[in-house]
Amino acid sequence: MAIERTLSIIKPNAVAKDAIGAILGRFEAAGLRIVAARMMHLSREQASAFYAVHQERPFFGELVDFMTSGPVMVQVLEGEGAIAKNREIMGATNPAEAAPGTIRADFADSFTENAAHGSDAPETAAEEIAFFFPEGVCERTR
Ligand code: RTP
Ligand code: MG
Repeated sequence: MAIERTLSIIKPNAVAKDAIGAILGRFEAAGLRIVAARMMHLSREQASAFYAVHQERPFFGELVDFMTSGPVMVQVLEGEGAIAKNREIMGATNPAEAAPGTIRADFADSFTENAAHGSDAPETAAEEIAFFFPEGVCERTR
């Protein structure tokens, strides 16, 4: 399995419940290393651009409202099979279907307020990493 990078966001509801440390700890414990990180409050323009793929969906307005409701923690995770591994640790999009012990099972409040985002494929990971970290990420040699 190749070393990959993926874009992860701890969403506003999880930041609000002070779960940043717990969630980052799960990534590190699973062998996903943090190579970039940034805490920020997304503008409506940024949230709409980030989720542009969903702009025709009925939940888009609610999603943008939520993603701009408070600060988020954005990070790049690096490791073997990082894209799939991150989504496995997050659990299903619908928290009612998320496996026990996953981030969404433990920290989601609803379908929309589901605690975390993770890139879904190598192409989207590269786009999303460039969206938040145009300056690049750190080389982890130790
Ligand atoms: P994400 O992009 O945030 O990692 O989530 P995902 O791939 O698991 O799910 P996606 O289909 O990309 O949906 C993006 C986010 O939109 C919200 N959503 N709400 N109420 C609804 O029916 C609904 N469907 C999606 C969730 O916050 C979801 O993570
Ligand atoms: Mg998605």
